Amino acid sequence: MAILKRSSTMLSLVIITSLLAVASSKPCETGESHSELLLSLNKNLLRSLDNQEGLPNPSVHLALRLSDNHNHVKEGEHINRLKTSLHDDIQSSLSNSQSVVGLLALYTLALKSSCHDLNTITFTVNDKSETLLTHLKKQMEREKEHIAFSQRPLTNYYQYSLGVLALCVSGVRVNNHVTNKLIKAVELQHFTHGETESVDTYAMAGMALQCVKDSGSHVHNAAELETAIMMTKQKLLAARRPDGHIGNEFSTGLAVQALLAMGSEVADCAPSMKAMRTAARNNVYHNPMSISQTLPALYKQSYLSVKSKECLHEHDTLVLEPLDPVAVLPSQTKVAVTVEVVTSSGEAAVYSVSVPKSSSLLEALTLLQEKSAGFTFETESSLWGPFLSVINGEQARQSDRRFWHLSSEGTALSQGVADFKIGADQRIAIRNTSY
Ligand code: B12
Repeated sequence: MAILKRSSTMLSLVIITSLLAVASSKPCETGESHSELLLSLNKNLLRSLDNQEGLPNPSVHLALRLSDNHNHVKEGEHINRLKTSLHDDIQSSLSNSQSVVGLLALYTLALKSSCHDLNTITFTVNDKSETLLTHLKKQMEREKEHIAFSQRPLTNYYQYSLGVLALCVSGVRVNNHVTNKLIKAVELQHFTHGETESVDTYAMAGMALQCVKDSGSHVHNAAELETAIMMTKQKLLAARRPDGHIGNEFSTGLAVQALLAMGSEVADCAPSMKAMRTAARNNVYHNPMSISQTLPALYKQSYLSVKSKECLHEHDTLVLEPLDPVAVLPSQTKVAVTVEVVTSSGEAAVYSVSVPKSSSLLEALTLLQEKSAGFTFETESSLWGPFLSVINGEQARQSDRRFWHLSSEGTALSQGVADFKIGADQRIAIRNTSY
């Protein structure tokens, strides 16, 4: 009896030890599945397809395809919208010789994540029809030339990295000179976002460089490539805050994706996984774009997974229950907002408005404009929502490397005008800043 008991204890020990070994052999394994939370984020992302104004979002498609649960009908409808509306939009940008490398790359990743034959997708410029991948390669050449000429891409290094990644996961050999420019930029620490380091860009560059390394095509400069990947990894780990987020709440998803792609150990990203789950429970990720960059990481996937995606044996189980309509009435409590606008010449003007508590900054600016207080503004649409582009007729143009920087009490806002909510009396500064 005693022998039997001891052997069954031994057996349990062996089983527990083996289970622990399996868990710890997978990078970033967190032990528990947290499937309820992930399912609800997955549903919110799917629901965003119905609420989308403007262009269909390729980043949202990519994240849906990297998730564990699927709705094949809705995903199928969405890929068709990408192939029509987004395709037409990119076509017109290409016809106008605009740089759209980031959008082209996201479109490529979205198609590839649905196992679409990329060779069937073409664009016609100057009466010449060429494939999507040929156009992406050409756009990357232009970006590379621009870096050679002025030390910066035409767009930014985030989009440049997306371009390398999209070509690489599609099995296209990335030109060594193109990769070298990215390696150099990591070495020279050229990745900035306004006045701070861009964790998002390090993450995207890390995934791109890891893909190139795995493809085995970059043999001439293998040591430099390895060093750049190591540096990127160190940058991401060094940017980890005490609460586990890497950079901020909105860069952590991409950073964890990159660490996963670069084969990190459990200890490297378990605290960040936890931080993202806490943020998700606190409804920090309500912008579909932020869910789209975070959810793959929570599913322990990265954009690199697209390379080996086969689209077989998927669970067609993601069903949306109808939502009870919730009427959100404006709060009775009012808060006072002071908006300070500082133009490129340094001239400052201050405006005040009182708005219902929890209004967005966009709603506050709209009220201010309606009050005819001499304040006007314009926005441009983007995948993240409205980007503030013009104030009182003055444009802060990306082509001039300027933007309207948002801050409150000396701290840069981590969200844009539509997402930032005003919970208490507040002073917002909007400065025309160069970058
Ligand atoms: C590059 C970049 C910038 C550049 C863009 C210009 C350029 N050519 O380089 C500059 C420096 C201008 C910028 C500004 C801001 N940015 Co920014 N930006 C990025 C970055 C690194 C890449 C964007 C990109 O090229 N995407 C690829 C292309 C294909 O997508 P796209 O939608 O067409 O890209 C355009 C828009 O994204 C737009 N854009 C850039 N940032 C933001 C921010 C918001 C809120 C909106 C609506 C649009 C927008 O510019 C892009 C290029 O044209 C992302 C990182 C990320 N994870 O996405 C952060 C990111 C989008 N930015 C962010 C923020 C917070 C800002 C600012 C609000 C910062 C501030 N305090 O002022 C401002 C925007 C203010 C405004 N006027 O409305 C956050 C948004 C988080 C959120 N939940 O909303 C991100 C995710 C970075 C982060 N982790 O904090 N940004």
